[in-house]
Amino acid sequence: MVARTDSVQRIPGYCAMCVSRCGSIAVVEDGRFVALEPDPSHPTGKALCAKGRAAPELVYHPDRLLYPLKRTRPKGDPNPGWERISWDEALDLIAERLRAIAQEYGPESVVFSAASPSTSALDDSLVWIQRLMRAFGSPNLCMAMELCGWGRFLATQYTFGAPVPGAYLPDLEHAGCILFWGYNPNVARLTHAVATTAALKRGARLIVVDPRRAGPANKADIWLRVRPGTDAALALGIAHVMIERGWYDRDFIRDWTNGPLLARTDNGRLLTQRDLDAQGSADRYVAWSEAMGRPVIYDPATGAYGADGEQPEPALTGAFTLETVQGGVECRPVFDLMAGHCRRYPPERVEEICGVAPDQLEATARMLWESRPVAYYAWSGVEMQTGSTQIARAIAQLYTLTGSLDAPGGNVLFAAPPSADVVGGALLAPAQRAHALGVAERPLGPSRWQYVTTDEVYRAILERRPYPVRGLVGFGSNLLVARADGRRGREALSALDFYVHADLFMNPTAELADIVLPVTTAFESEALKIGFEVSAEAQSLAQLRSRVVEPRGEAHSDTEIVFDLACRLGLGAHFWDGDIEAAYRYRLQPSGVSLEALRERPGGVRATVQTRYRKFAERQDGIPRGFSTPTRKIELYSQTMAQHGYPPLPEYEEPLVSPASRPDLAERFPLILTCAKHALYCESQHRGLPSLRRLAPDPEVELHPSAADARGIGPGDWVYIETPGGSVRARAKLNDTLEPDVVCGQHGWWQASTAIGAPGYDPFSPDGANFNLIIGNEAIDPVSGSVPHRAYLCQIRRAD
Ligand SMILES: Nc1nc2c(c(=O)[nH]1)N[C@H]1C(S)=C(S)[C@@H](COP(=O)(O)OP(=O)(O)OC[C@H]3O[C@@H](n4cnc5c(=O)[nH]c(N)nc54)[C@H](O)[C@@H]3O)O[C@H]1N2
Ligand SMILES: Nc1nc2c(c(=O)[nH]1)N[C@H]1C(S)=C(S)[C@@H](COP(=O)(O)OP(=O)(O)OC[C@H]3O[C@@H](n4cnc5c(=O)[nH]c(N)nc54)[C@H](O)[C@@H]3O)O[C@H]1N2
Ligand code: SF4
Ligand SMILES: [Mo]
Repeated sequence: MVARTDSVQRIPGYCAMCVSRCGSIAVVEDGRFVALEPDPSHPTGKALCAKGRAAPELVYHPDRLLYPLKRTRPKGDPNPGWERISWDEALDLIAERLRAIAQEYGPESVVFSAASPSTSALDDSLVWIQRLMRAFGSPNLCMAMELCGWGRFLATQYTFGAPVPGAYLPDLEHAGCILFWGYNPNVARLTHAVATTAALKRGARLIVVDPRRAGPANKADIWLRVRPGTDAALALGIAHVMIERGWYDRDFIRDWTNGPLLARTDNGRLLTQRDLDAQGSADRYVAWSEAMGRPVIYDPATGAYGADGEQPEPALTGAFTLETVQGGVECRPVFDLMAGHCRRYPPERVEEICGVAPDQLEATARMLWESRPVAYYAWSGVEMQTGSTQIARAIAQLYTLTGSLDAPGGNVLFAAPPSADVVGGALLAPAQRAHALGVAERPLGPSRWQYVTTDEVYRAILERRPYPVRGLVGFGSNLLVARADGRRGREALSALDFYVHADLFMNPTAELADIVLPVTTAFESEALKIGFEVSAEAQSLAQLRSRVVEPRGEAHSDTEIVFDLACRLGLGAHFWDGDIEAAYRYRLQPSGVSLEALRERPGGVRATVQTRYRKFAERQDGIPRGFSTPTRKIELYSQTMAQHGYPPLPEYEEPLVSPASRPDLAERFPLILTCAKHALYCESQHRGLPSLRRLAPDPEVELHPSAADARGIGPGDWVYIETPGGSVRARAKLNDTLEPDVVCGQHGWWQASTAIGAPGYDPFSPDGANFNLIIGNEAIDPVSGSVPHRAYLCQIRRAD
């Protein structure tokens, strides 16, 4: 209920500024939003961070965009000549220009971009933006998927057939052991930090893999200080110890992974029934039955080995020579190959590659086994890597050994209120899906799901390869600061025929738009959220977030913009003729929760849904559900990867820009450069908020005291970070938990906080502080196109 005492209102809702979506109470006095407080009755409401508490400063910031603006002077002119226009004029103009581009070049030549929902309130509207893009006919959404969602949501689908750990989240409440890999929830997701503290209190174990002793690493039972980007070798090395010691769930591996399937040692492919018999199926595989002493057929359609009633007990180890139509071929079970693969990473070699000591490797393997169930999360530290795909698969393989997937205390798909899918998958014809940028070069990468990389977008604009991109529709996002190679980005965005950008602020990227649209903050707009993700309780909650205050100026929400634009584009039929409430009702229909019920209870409605565990073992018509992979099992070995020329078993690949892989560069750039998010700011945002900027006025780079000493650098000194791509400035911060040759920067600095006299920074100048200006797009992950923001080479030099 909205509680009123005189002129003070306390409005339940949630902070939408980052992925945490903390349950909150907005305090409104005399119509003015004055404070945001935690709402302990909300499943994500135990605490708020400083950013959430600064929400009123965001809402009332003097630099907020308040009216639609039209550029009147050419791009490249230092004065864009912004002119205020009406919403009608803006929307008509946008629709006309987008239609014209689609007519001349095809709808794929219009790219949509969006800020990540992890770092903004885009979570409110992303499903509608995706629906609009698909209804329009474009397969191209540029949204940092290659930098921040690939490993969690997509790469691990090649192992599990599902997004683990992105959607199968760690069940921190019941975990015996928590594994955080390149993830710092203290900064990134407050709800996970709170749940981790509670888990530690009740005795759960914690293992953290991070080059810095940051956040939870300070409380961890084991902190593994990995050399940036070498994480796959570490995962393979831990798996090796577990396998050698017998510390793995043998039954789980045999029953639920493709570990028993035989692989041919002559060509590395899985042995099929057709190899044994020319009339046999190429879609059935072969295992060796220990009980029967002969090969048995595995049929993915039924998930069963051998004939009905047989108990073949497929072997996980050994070498077997089978008579095939091509003659005798030696074969080994996939698990045996995997074990052999891991054997190439004995503790001494792991120490050499990763800088992690053998006793720590042993202790980690033991803890993962003895303290299971294991719940894990891996994020940015392992996403922005040239080996991001192999790292994600190697961690997934290690995790599989614990047998904790979808078990209580493991990684679990918490049940959400059922809702209608509205992202419009069916609106985009398969032929059009095949047009996504990057599909040809990286068919298994993000563009398979219509997420395209920034580099691909820049290339299509500037080189018209594989086809010209001429239009961009941006909902937030700050490509020129938040992505690599901002100079090329500037050139590309300047070369577009038409660019419309919707945002809270005029950021350096929006400055290149033809039309800029003002959006509301989450506190000025209603939104529907179904499921708060982090626990069974949180995921069962649906909430209609109320508007806290009226929109400033003429700001509209992203959702309103999408629905209005859809109607102008003649796509109203797919958008309930612009009626957002009707769309919400449609979305909610399967849940049994009505919009009226949500309106009545602004704190949200909990649906009675039951989280089910080990769903893979549930049987339908006698057939176990299994996993959504080609073999219906967890794919330790991926035939899909093999067919596309990638390693079928996860492998360690040295980072492409490292002292070992680029000794030519390492002479001039001897330090390994990584970076991390800022606790007080989201990505390239929030530097303008005085209460936050006062606490962290300057961009910083962390380096080891010995590296600083060697360069005559003291704490707080301004330094240049130099890479082969250029240089930027930051203040030195000494951190003795780093390896002496590792340094850690911050990205996202451009905005000033005029109220307290804190400066802004030129995003294209070597005297600026745009970290990503000095990261290149040339060395990338071959499967996903991920960019090495987290493992690069640099030199640090005093600035004066
Ligand atoms: N306060 C705040 N919260 C945020 C955001 C923000 O900008 N600020 N951004 C949101 C978004 S978009 C995202 S994607 C999430 C990300 O959330 P996280 O992934 O937790 O983000 P980081 O803290 O940058 O990275 C986690 C850790 O990775 C470590 N790391 C760096 N290099 C490596 C490496 O090579 N290997 C390993 N294992 N670790 C490495 C860093 O030292 C860091 O401590 O946070 C979201 N929440
Ligand atoms: N070096 C380095 N680079 C990185 C990262 C890193 O850790 N290190 N992280 C990467 C990751 S994980 C990500 S997700 C990307 C983030 O990159 P982006 O997704 O581009 O996010 P931001 O830089 O935060 O820019 C968000 C923009 O959206 C606007 N905005 C905020 N809320 C809303 C809203 O509700 N609606 C609209 N329309 N606009 C809004 C903000 O004002 C801002 O201008 O950066 C990536 N780049
Ligand atoms: S962690 Fe902070 S910014 Fe993120 S949702 Fe919670 S209060 Fe808001
Ligand atoms: Mo992100």
